[in-house]
Amino acid sequence: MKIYFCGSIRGGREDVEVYRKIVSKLQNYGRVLTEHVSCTELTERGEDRAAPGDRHIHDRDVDWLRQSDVVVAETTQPSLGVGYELGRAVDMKKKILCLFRPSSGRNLSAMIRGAHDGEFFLVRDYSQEEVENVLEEFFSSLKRT
Ligand code: 6IA
Repeated sequence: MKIYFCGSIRGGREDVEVYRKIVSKLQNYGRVLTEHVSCTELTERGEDRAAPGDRHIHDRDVDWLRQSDVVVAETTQPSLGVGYELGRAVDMKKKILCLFRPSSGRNLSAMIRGAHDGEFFLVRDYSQEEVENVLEEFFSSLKRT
């Protein structure tokens, strides 16, 4: 199982510890193609000097998205890139799980929450203590389909 994980980079790295925990749990279910998103050394500015150009990042990520079996996104920290990836993933008819923490005090975009269809696109409010169960529920539901 190839898993594409989405999390904010240039949108802000405040939730990187949350991404790290999610990615380590996702690794129990398959190969996470985008492990770098959870890398604590990757900052919203700092990576730019060493990183490949934006065109390369975009094309490589879209290619990984195409190869992936499922997409899991942490959407609490708003990110244009994550929104873009989700839109492309819908178009590719991927199975998508969007995770959102209401405890942040934020209000998830209507374009994400409103995309919930209970089948291909799932939006799940959660707290950090619940993440393990939420992922287990999602991946076992995939086995049943
Ligand atoms: O707009 P944002 O930067 O917040 O978008 C974040 C999303 O876009 C993530 O889910 C990533 O999949 C993707 N993304 C954005 N920047 C990069 C990136 N930068 N590398 C890979 N994916 C990215 C350089 C990283 C460096 C380790 C080479």
